[in-house]
Amino acid sequence: MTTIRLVQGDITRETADAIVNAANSSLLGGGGVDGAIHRRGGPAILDACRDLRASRYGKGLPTGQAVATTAGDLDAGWVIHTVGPVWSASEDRSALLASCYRESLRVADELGARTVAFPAISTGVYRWPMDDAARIATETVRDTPTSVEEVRFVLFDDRAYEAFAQQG
Ligand code: AR6
Repeated sequence: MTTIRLVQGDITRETADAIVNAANSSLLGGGGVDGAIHRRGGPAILDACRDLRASRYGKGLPTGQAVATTAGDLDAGWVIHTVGPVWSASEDRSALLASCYRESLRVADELGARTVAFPAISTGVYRWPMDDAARIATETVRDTPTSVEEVRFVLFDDRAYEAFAQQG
């Protein structure tokens, strides 16, 4: 059984086996939670991302996939980078958002991670409506078989926290 916990705050302050990053396909950093993780985690994370670009992801990490690196100076064993879909009003991309959570848990299982902290993927720069993102995140974690014992959703503000709390 996987326990789901909700926390309000900054994911870079969390202690967990793995912290998930809402990255972009370049893997080379950006704003939002991605910027915060690279800032607090230090240059080792970017070095590892550059190595992944050179070895496995020359064209970038595809949307919906996930890959792990060192967590650098963060209080975690690994950062799992995943690329959320940009919200579209005309196209249903929810399978890709669900895939981010599923693939991150698959990578976490491969690593042997027991506690995994997730941000609300795609709800910032990528503009996914928070309530819908909270539903997809929660349902996907509940429906994914995994050895991860605790999934912690780390929500940056009241609005995000309330949206996830509504999922019961
Ligand atoms: N801790 C927890 N949540 C955070 C933090 C933090 N330190 N900072 C922001 N959030 P976003 P996306 C929340 O924009 O929408 C980047 O430039 C934020 O309030 O970080 O998937 C990447 O490089 C929001 O609810 O990620 C990509 O280009 C949620 O995290 C692009 O943004 C996700 O917001 C990815 O966009």
